[in-house]
Amino acid sequence: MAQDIPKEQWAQVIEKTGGPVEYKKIPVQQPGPDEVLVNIKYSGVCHTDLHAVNGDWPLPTKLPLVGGHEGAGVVVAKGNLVEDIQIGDHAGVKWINGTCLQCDFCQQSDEPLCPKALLSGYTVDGSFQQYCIAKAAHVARIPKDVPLDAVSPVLCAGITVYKGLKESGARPGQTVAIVGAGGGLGSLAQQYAKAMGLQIIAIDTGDEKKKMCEELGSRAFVDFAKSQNVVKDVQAATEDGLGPHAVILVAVAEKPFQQAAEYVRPRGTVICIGLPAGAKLSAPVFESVIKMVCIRGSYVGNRKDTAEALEFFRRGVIKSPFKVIGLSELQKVYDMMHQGQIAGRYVVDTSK
Ligand code: 8ID
Ligand code: ZN
Repeated sequence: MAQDIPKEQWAQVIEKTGGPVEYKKIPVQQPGPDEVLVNIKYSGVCHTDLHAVNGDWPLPTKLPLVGGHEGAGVVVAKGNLVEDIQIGDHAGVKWINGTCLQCDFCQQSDEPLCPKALLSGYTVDGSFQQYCIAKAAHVARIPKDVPLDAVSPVLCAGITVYKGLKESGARPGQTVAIVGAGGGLGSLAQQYAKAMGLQIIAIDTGDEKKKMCEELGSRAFVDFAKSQNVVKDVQAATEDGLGPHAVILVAVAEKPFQQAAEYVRPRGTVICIGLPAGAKLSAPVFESVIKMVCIRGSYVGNRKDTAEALEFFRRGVIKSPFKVIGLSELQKVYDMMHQGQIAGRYVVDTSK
């Protein structure tokens, strides 16, 4: 290992499910033969990190756990098998920390479906620490001309919504409804949708999120808390009143997962991305059949999706609002997120 890597570092640690997170010093790990050690500079805070603290998914986390999976930084050490990424390169630690690269899914570039996938900030320690390990094959290659704070949310939110939009099959000129548009994934979804030539209906609540969505390029905003009839209002926001061609569900609530099939256009596609705890998907069989509705799940993205999502960002067409706060203040971000008070994304600075 290079000499300037400390033995100890600051991290936010979940000691027990339910939290709170504890800001403390822990040892810096050494990378294995196929791994890199990334000096994390910034890391976005995703709602998934809050699910990890709360332990509300049917998948247990490692404990104690360092959360975080939108970590952008600099490679400071690498294992002896690693050849295609160098010390000093900029890299991103994303949700998929590593996969077997051998199974049926990995061979077809569906790496997120690998049964042996390691998940950053969930089954292995993630990016809410100053030095984080990831498999070299899976770290995102971040071009040097890209700012590490602004790019960090792309590493989960950006990749995920870009993939979801592609999975929806929506074509330029068509309309997409983004449900949960005011949050982290939703704000990036609007920018990717706009870059892909789609028209956007944003669904969320509150004046701050409404203003943000208008600035991000949405044509209409439906406030789900004020609307008397979300289904009618979303359909009315499309030019011919027939509903959006695609729906991207990134809300952390069950109800919208039961409304989307009702307002989506005939032959439209509903893409489920948000993961509200214990929620069930439901849709009326009659309308779903006679409208030929397609409902599907979408889960992060593969290495190619990652590179493509980053390239959109590098070209300057993805500008999404974020606020920077010290890593030591992570619990405050979780508290705001729990209250639904965050418009856009918070990014933690690991030096503070
Ligand atoms: O690969 C995946 N499928 C993936 C990847 C990354 C994240 C899934 N996720 C999941 C997260 O675990 C989380 O469950 O996506 C969800 C959204 O993550 P986020 O964008 O990081 O969460 P946020 O910033 O808190 O935004 C959520 C927004 O949903 C709105 C809230 O107001 C907030 O702005 N919302 C809610 I709660 N109920 C709503 C409703 N009924 C709603 N918006 C519209 N209608
Ligand atoms: Zn995430």
